[in-house]
Amino acid sequence: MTSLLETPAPAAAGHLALRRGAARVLLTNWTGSSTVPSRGLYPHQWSWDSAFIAIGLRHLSVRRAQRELESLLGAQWSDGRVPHIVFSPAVPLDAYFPSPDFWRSSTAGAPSGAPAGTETSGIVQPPVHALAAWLVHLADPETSRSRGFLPRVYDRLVAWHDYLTGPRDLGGGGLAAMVHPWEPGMDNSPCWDGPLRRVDPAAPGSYRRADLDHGQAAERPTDLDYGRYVRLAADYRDSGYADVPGEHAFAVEDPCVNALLIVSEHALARIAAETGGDPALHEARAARLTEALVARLWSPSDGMFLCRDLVGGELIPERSVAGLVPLVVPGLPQHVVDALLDTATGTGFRLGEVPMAPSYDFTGHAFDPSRYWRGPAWFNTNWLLERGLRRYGRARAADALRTAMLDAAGASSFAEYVDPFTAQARGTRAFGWTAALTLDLLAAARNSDDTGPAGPAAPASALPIGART
Ligand code: 9WN
Repeated sequence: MTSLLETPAPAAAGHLALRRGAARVLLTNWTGSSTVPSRGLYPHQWSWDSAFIAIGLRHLSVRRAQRELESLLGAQWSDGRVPHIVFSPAVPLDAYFPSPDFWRSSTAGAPSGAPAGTETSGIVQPPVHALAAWLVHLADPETSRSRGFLPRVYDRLVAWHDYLTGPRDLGGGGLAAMVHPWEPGMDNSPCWDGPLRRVDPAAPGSYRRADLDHGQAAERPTDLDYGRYVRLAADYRDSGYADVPGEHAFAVEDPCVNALLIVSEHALARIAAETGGDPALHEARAARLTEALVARLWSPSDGMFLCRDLVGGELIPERSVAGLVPLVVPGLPQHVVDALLDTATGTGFRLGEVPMAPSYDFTGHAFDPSRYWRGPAWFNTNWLLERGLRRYGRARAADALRTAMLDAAGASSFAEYVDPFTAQARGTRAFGWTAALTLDLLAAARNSDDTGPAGPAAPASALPIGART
């Protein structure tokens, strides 16, 4: 344990303390095979959390980072889906809701290929995993090669992307669709208010909200929304977790999910090249997805991407940070990049003026600085924006955002999210991806331009592990 806290090179005193604090969170949240987002509120393994966590964990222990991803992929269903939660049998059923006895993956999910020996949820989360696998590999290619890390994960990652671009192309336009507000990871976003209005909530007495044991009600979703989440999950379960176009009461195309799929597809090209596969297949799929993203979700009048409601068929007129995240995608048309940068720094998101970009437009009718995904600033989305700024040549803006994020992470005790005006802590503390992404931001060489056709993969020597600013 102690060796993971050691620091191999001198660093500024503040950064040293920050690194130690972040490392301590990841050590405390480590279960032996994966990392929980939070010991109290989220006591199991979450899909996109694990990917972000692996990206930070690689700076502490590449073996743990590999294990993190492999334990998640070990619970993959045979239809390719990577479940959004992998439940720990050691955790009592009432510690988190919906619990394994609600999802019943090993029985209700059997028609869709759920594993028999592991309980999981039946929905998914954004595909950050191939990007994470590639970054973990780059942290120590030698260990990665000697352990056969990339060959072991490649087929699973391909099957995951095949699932998203196959059965989950519910709109038929070449993008992955999400069938529950928990799937895009920004559960309580105002983007889902319209589509959710069509959903009858589950009866209030039919379940118990474990999240309110840990979180403050004013920072969590309302009971009405929660009832709708439960109804959608129960209906999906009762269908055997079948993905059938036109049959889902909630189905949306989300720009953040699809941008992450594109970046991960570029990462798969790198992984294929490393493992003797065909990178061209993945580059071609990334190009098709990029074209579909712009064709289906770009809104010129908003200067950003919007979500598409597949039930109503329209773009959803709500501006969330999900619509700026495509800045991480290489090869966007220049007019799209210019507009995204204008929108990010304009009155809606005020990047460069406030500490971190909010999760939802400051001027939007549903803006709330405390309620999650309706205004607070999150570390994962800002980490993505920081990469996007670097990708498109805005190094000074990226440096400023990085500094603000590091300050906020330390001052908030690695909070789940923060007030977007003051950076005051909100949500749970000692949160996994906040700590992990802090470690990543502290690392001097982060392979920030290592995915996408524009730049070559960083050579092994370009990543001094543990080096910091
Ligand atoms: C439902 C674990 C997860 C994150 C999501 C975040 C929150 C869960 C919840 O916590 O969602 O999956 O109970 O609210 O919205 O992004 O992955 O950290």
